[in-house]
Amino acid sequence: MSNEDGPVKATQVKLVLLGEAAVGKSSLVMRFCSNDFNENTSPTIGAAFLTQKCRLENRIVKFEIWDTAGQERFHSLAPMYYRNAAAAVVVYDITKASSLEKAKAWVKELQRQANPNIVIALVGNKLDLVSDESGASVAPKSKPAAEEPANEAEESETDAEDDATPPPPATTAAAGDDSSDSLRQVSKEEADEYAKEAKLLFFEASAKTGANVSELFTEIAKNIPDETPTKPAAAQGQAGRRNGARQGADSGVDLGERQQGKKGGCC
Ligand SMILES: Nc1nc2c(ncn2[C@@H]2O[C@H](COP(=O)(O)OP(=O)(O)OP(=O)(O)O)[C@@H](O)[C@H]2O)c(=O)[nH]1
Ligand SMILES: [Mg+2]
Repeated sequence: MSNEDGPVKATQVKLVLLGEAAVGKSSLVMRFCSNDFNENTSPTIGAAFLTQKCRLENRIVKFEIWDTAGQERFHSLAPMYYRNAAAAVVVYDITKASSLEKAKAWVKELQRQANPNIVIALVGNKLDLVSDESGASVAPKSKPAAEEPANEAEESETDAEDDATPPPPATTAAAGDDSSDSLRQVSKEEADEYAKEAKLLFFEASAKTGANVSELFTEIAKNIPDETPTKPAAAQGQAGRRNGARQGADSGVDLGERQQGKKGGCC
């Protein structure tokens, strides 16, 4: 937090979450922004907007997060959210192979149509369902965090209908033995290899246990160039993905900063 040049300035970073319905996008955001998890989320309608700060050694990155709806009927809205985004988190569910295919389609679309320097992270969520490899063993459905689902400052409220894919039953994973990995449909190696080819950051994570969630956002933050008005985006970050995009609430919709100051930020 030391900064020789005076007060630490926050770099604003527009980040969009994309992925098939029910893979856990909103849950990852909820974990990141308020360190909470809800077993009974409602599908996002339209998109939700939240902010959260991430403190790095020498600067603060303020994420302006657009959590999009995964249902197919909302697909056409996505460009509105990824336009000018500096970062994207493309989520799939490691217990559902088809969701990786959908994630790949999102990556393609981003690489064709989003900011050319966008930092993209591929995230295989629901790691808790498959094994103890995350340090969080398969857990039976425990305490539904009965907080109000109002974590999201929704652009439009959530609702269940239509093509909402019901979440995979998180029931049988409690078998206790090491047979739990049978739920896994996407191997880490396969996804990792794809991520390398496509030049993506890659994490397996669990919104439920919190495994790798703050690491994910921290890594993204590190890959965002420090954009000061005086110097252009300089060489920074790790993976060769750079971004000089301007961010900020696009389209004038600013639904607040409800998550600021809550626990569970990335740093
Ligand atoms: N076991 C487990 N369940 C999860 C995890 N993340 C999300 N879920 C559950 O998966 C279901 C869908 O989660 P959401 O966060 O609403 O999924 P989404 O991707 O935002 O869905 P849409 O808004 O419809 O696109 C909910 O029942 C969550 O509780 C996780 O890491 N582990
Ligand atoms: Mg959602």
